[in-house]
Amino acid sequence: MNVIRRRGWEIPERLATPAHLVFNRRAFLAGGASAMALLPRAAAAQRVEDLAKLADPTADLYPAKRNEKYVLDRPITDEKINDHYNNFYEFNSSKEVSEQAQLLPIRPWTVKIDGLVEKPFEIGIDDLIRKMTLEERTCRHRCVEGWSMAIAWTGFPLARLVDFAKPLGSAKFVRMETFTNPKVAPGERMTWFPWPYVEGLTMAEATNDLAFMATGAYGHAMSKQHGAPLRLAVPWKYGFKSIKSIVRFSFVEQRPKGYWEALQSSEYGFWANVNPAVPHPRWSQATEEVIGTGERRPTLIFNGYGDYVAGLYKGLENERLWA
Ligand SMILES: Nc1nc2c(c(=O)[nH]1)N[C@H]1C(S)=C(S)[C@@H](COP(=O)(O)O)O[C@H]1N2
Ligand SMILES: [Mo]
Repeated sequence: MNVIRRRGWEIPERLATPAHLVFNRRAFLAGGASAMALLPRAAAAQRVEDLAKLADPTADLYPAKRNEKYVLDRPITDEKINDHYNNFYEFNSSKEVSEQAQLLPIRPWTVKIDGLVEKPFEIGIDDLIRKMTLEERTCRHRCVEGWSMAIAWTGFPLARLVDFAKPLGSAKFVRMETFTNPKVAPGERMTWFPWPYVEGLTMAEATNDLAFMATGAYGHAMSKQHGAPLRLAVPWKYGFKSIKSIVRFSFVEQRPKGYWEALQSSEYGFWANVNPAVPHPRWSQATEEVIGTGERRPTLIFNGYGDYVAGLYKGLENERLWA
């Protein structure tokens, strides 16, 4: 006898609920919790992630048109891999933060603009995003730890936000700050870390076309573990410069001290431009592991973006540009 045995997750097509019914927000709130109780933990966490992307108030803006100017020399990292291999110290210091990060509330989310601007103001994230024109960009991402990925971000140039903020001529740097919410972010309860996470760019870097504010990835609103609802992507710098879940942009005269610089200034500095010829004090930067492929590739100077950004560093040869 030939019995076809179906495993639990192989439900027949005709029994599967059409996506537009499952992903209705109200239905999710009413029935989602009990439905999820039936799923194993990892599957439930995955479902929370999938539903969150679709329930985002800006979900209608995705996918955005791709900006073809930025082409990759390698395939985009599989989304499942990218969503489950992250650095987000507010949650924990392992690469497995995706489940914990789902607890971060991302609405309401207010972005504060202050410092050397015509007039400081606050704006809700949805208003801000809808004032910008979203585009998709493929980018390489090189972590200082020696691994890399390639991502299709959606967002807008940071230069657009700078315009919108109306900085004064005296502003020399943009300082960015991540949320503070130790109730949901256990890492922030570890008071020996210099919270909140801070990063900064010069005005010239911030207004360079490559400096990107990402609000989405892979054609939908961004996963929380990637730094929703607003994160920086500066692909010519080591990954730690690309600050996540930003709540504040301050225009300042003094060079801001970043989180990693505050933690260990002998190893991490302000500029942090990718350079394979300058090793980290504890390891080589010559090559990188391309996550998800098993491949190790030579690292490129400015992570391959020298044509766009090398000119920003003329006359700064005495600075520690590559830390
Ligand atoms: N707020 C905040 N931003 C952060 C970090 C962090 O721990 N907290 N980690 C940084 C580091 S080291 C890297 S490599 C990237 C990782 O981004 P990803 O998880 O989306 O790949 O985020 C950067 N931005
Ligand atoms: Mo990193």
